Amino acid sequence: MKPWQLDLNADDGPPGNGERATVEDIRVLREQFVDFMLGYKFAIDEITTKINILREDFNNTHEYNPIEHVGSRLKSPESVLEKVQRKNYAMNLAAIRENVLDIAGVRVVCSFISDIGTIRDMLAGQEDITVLEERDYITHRKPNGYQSLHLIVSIPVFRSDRTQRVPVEIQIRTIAMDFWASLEHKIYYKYRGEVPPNLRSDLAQAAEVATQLDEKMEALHRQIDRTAQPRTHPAETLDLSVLYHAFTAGAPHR
Ligand code: 0O2
Repeated sequence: MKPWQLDLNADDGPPGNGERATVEDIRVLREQFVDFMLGYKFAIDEITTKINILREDFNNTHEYNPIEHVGSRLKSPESVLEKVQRKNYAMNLAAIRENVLDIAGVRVVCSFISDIGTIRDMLAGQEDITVLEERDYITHRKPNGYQSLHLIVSIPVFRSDRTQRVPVEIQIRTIAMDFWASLEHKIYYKYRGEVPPNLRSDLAQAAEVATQLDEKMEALHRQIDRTAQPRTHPAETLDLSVLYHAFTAGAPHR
């Protein structure tokens, strides 16, 4: 089969016996592919909402925000099919669903190293999230210096006519790790993967400096944290009439 050609005989494709695809076949394939990709877009929306809820709730409860920013990306159809071709998977939706687990990607950038574990545990502990894979490039830094925690999770997406479990790759890292990774990404693409040795060694050194900065900031953060007052949770039976009187004091009677 030629590159970029979807398998018309596969279960997910329109009927075909190996004959040339008609305009109608291509239209049906495109419709199915758009619908397939939409599930991943919805999964990004679900995970992003979960992270934003955690961010706001954590901020409210602990008066501290562990999340600096959240980004997401949906792989383009071209890039999905290019990966299928490169990895030699079958050119059909079932094979893509099973093998390409990073179509939906969400990146969480945290302030401190310890926040990474906190966010990881808060997400992994949610009932509807299943962790399928975990790669810890922080404990085991990549040889080029790349650091990040990668989780492949699956979550249910409730469509109008069905419920699907959809995989999402979540990358969790600190600001310093993210800064390093985005520069390395630019350099890697500029040199089309053939990064000159002097730049490679500079990048490795920069990764080391980023780690030292993260460790120093973590130590400083711990010192401040020790002096922070823990917030007490009010009892459910707390009498709210004081609040009521405060709200209504001076309000015109109706
Ligand atoms: P983008 O731009 O995020 O779409 P595979 O996806 O199968 O080829 P693998 O080894 O299964 O790769 O996955 P891995 O190592 O968990 O990495 C997947 C993603 O992590 C990459 O996605 C990058 O986003 C990021 N990543 C991994 N290694 C590096 C690295 O050395 N430098 C930088 N800057 N990022 C890295 P994509 O699809 O390659 O890119």
